Amino acid sequence: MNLYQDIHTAQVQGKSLLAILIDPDKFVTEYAFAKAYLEKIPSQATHFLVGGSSNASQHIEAVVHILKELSTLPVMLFPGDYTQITPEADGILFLSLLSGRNPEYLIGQQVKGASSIQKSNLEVIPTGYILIDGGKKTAVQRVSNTAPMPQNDIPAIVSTALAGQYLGKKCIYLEAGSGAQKPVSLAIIKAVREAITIPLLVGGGIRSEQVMQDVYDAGATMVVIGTAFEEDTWNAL
Ligand code: 1GP
Repeated sequence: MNLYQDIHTAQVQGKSLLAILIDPDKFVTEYAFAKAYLEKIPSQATHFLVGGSSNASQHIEAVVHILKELSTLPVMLFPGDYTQITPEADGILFLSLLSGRNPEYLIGQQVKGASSIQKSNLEVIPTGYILIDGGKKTAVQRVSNTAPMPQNDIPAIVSTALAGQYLGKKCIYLEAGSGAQKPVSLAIIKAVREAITIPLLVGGGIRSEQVMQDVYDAGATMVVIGTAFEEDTWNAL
């Protein structure tokens, strides 16, 4: 398995990837629950992301374990902090919160997690993480104590994404926040897509097939969806 290679190939070939975000705090590691959860996920899903902004979860390892047992999709960690790193997964989005100026989420957590990553077989995918205003205060904003970037400041968002690429990040993730009222705008996605050459991930507030397709058409290689499946509101609007 080469996770990054697959993401990059999807970008080059214009294929669309769909990552289902599992928040361990909202996932019960019982066979019946997990099986029912997996049954409602669209067949075009290609990856699982596992992680959350709250560090209260003690059972990430069990979540990854049951996903691996019930599905063949690759599992990537999407850690809210370094305690969420577990060697059971296939890879990790090694995030740096580039939209904020809190050193703890730019480099502090990464230093704390580095040695446990070294001891694992996790594939590390360096990812520039950009929090964009999704219309309500989200967990990322609260936990990281950083402000999201306003949606209308497209030049600043583009510059941040470009800086991430020049720093050597292998992906850029545009994040409106879990449960966002409004997803990242198509204009932002298009502008970032035109500026960078690395794969673009987009998530936060995407709740329907139509919006997902628009986000792909604007230039996302991978769309990340969590809340709509947690709350059974996919395509409900
Ligand atoms: C959050 O981008 C992800 O980190 C997914 O957001 O839960 O709103 O789908 P939703």
